Amino acid sequence: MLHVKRTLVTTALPYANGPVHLGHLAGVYLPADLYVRYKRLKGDNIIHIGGSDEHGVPITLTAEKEGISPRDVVDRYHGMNLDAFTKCGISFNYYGRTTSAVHHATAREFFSEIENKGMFTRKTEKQFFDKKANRFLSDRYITGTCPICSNPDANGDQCEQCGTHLSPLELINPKSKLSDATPELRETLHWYFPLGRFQSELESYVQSHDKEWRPNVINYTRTWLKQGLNDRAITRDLSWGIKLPLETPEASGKVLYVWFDAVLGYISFTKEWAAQSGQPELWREYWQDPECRMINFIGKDNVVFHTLMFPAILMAWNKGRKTDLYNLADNVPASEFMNFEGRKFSKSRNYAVYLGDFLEKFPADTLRYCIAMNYPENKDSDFSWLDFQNRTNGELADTLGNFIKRSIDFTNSRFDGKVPCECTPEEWKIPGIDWKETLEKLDQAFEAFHFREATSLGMDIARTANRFLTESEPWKVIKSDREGAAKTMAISLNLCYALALVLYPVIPETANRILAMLGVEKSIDDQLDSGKSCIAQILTPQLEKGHQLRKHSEILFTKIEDAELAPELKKIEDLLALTEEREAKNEAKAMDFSPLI
Ligand code: MET
Repeated sequence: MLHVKRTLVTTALPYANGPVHLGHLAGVYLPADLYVRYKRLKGDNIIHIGGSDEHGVPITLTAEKEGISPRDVVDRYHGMNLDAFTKCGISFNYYGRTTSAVHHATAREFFSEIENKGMFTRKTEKQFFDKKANRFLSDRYITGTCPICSNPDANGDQCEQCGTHLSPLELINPKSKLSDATPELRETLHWYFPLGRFQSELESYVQSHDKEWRPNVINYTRTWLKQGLNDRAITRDLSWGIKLPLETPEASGKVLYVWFDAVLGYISFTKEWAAQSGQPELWREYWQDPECRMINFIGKDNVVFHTLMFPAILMAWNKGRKTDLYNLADNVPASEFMNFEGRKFSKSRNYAVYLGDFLEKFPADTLRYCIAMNYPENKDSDFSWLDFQNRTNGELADTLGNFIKRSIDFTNSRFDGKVPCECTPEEWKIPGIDWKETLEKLDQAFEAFHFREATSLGMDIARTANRFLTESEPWKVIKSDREGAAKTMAISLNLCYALALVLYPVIPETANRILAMLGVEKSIDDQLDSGKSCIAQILTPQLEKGHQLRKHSEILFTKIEDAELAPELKKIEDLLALTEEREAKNEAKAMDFSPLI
């Protein structure tokens, strides 16, 4: 088993320009939470730091579209996303915002350090300027016809229709999204980060993690390294963002590029967490003590920012310093995508199920379980309503819920709600379950981020337990052999306890409810809060003879009826019809604008 002093887990900071959807949850936040909760269960020192990405063009574009200020946009969606994550049981130690004063100071400090070392280069380049709006236009503010597929609505950085990465200069008939004016090219000065200078250091860094990182992460990063790294502009002409810490005229009107500041958010938020915990210097133990392990959970679209850009920024800081050196990430488990009913989630097309909306209708644990079982680890996976219904009804309600309820109800009705006899270590060797092996397998699966496997292990135990109870038939046996039935119940009740532990990372609220129904005074969360390590409890039966259960059991999972899903299925049908209509229109438009016609 892997033992390190401390672990720092970070999760990609979602842009606070819209609600998070199930795709985000599946790729980043749930896997991170499963990992963090498992490590806590093991008694490890681990913190989970996340927050909102509140700068950049995605925010200003939403503000302009909705006719409100960027500040209003981020206030609205930061609150909404934090609320949805909390309801979903994502147990952040801290959820910050990149608009905070601490973060601005951290990002400016990094900029100054690198600037003072003379590492940035400055280059003047030609960029589109909107005369009507009197400002330079970032790539995303320009639209035009794609030179590859003739889509008339291509963005300045990418064509959504054919997926080609573009430069705005390549667009045919470019237009400003702000005023519809045809923009003109003007010269502007920008600061460039010398990514190329770190080529060989980054190669060694990636090489040293060759065995440990996922193939998708290694391959994608290597493709970039093979092409050779170029300097990257890390300033933008925008009014919303972090101002450069320079008073010179050429720095005026410029802000840091959002990706330069966003990755540093992980550091700022750890500082804020430490200050809030009353130990302002504690953050250093997570960033500057080489014995702390850092893991960045991200989606596959963010890989190079985390495997090349962020490490290079930290390397630039560390260069020539003797103190306050930063650690680099030990692992960057990037997920593949989880699709929704066979198609890609799309915020812009509104083809999504938003987390907050989902949790208004269905309990968090049913979602967490279903997504954990469909975790897109090595290839894209799919969320479908039918799969959600089948897993909830068949696995959670009929298997796990049914076993727990039958165990508690029968003990209440026939044994006065008390654990009727002892379950000896010998009897704890239930056919089909080897607890030591379970513990090892769970550890291997969680530590290697194999979340589907870890979750299946728990459900397999629930199946074995359910079968054990059914086949032991205590309701029949009790008529002739009260002691035999008592034995079955003592084992079953202890199995309920063990199942709560094994499945706690996936269904934490339910796990705590199981312990409450078993009459255990301290929930798993309470036990963990008091510094207890819990997972090894599965090696020995925890409930002693005579232990009193709570009088009433509850239904842990309510089955989902077809009628409840009907409106959801109808919504998809409508959305798909709309998408098809749009695509057909786009095709027609593309033909009108095609330079070939
Ligand atoms: N906001 C970025 C995104 O949503 C992630 C930033 S992680 C530092 O893609």
